[in-house]
Amino acid sequence: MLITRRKLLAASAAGAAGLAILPAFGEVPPLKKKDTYKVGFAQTESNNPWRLAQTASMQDEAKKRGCQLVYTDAAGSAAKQVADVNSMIAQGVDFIFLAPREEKPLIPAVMAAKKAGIPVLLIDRSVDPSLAKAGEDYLAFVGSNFIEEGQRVADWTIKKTGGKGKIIELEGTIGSSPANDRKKGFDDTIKAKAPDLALLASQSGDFARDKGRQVAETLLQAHPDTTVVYAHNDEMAIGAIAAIEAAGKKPGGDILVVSIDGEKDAVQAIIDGKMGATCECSPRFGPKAFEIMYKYGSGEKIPPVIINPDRFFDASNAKDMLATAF
Ligand code: GYE
Repeated sequence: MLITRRKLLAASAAGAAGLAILPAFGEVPPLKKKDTYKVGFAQTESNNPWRLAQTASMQDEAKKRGCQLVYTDAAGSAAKQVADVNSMIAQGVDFIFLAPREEKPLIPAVMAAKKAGIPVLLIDRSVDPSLAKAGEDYLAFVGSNFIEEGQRVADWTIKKTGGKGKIIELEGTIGSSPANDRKKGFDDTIKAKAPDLALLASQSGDFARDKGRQVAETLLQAHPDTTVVYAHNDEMAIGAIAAIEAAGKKPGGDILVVSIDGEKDAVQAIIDGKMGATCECSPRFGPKAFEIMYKYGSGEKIPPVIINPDRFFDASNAKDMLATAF
């Protein structure tokens, strides 16, 4: 079934009919000013250091602020994440922090919270902007600029290779905003600036280390002339390093590996000469996410998109940065 924005809005308007406490059509539900809130955090999965660091950051900040946290882990299933948000709504949370696993399947969760009068802040990933709008269906998006991350890695790769080589790309979770945007940012930049850098193949490794290793193994067999691996996150890059070594080649020598996130293992791989560079994508959302909620509760206007600044790690700074990586 095709979900259209109009159908969803019509459904939520029908549900809201006659209930005066619900927000006017098209507006983000309000948040009453309180000292502490009961909040939900709907996590996507917990299978990598990035997710674990993000969860820890949210839990720490909830504790610091004295907020009651309803935490759920969708274990890699968008359908479970929708059910998790519905359960938070049933538990009467004041506010929901949602890290939507994929852009389209989480739309019903965003709309259900809106219909129930609960404001939602999207953290780290976004939803399809043609189906739900920041500042209207949900409060705002806070996270990195994924297109820019892809562009920065592409620019570094062009410089490092002199604009020549053969690339295989390991994509993140299909249908997720970081996978869509990191692909666009990187591919468009390479196409525009380095016609002699060819993209041989591009396939999803679901942002996971072992899946990344398996996909890299298959792609390296099909394309033994590969000179660059671009992975949408460090976990897949580290999986790819194992695949390159298993193929009897030298990561950082025969094949340049570049990626995104800035996790400790990747910064260490740069120090060890096995990886070229990684663009940071900070998972430490707690302080900013809660600050936004409290500001909203005090009646402040929240901009629809709030971008986290990202650092960039390569051999020039990896040693100094290692201690600050997650
Ligand atoms: O890069 C990846 C994680 O959504 C920005 O998700 C996040 C990404 C991050 O699984 O490691």
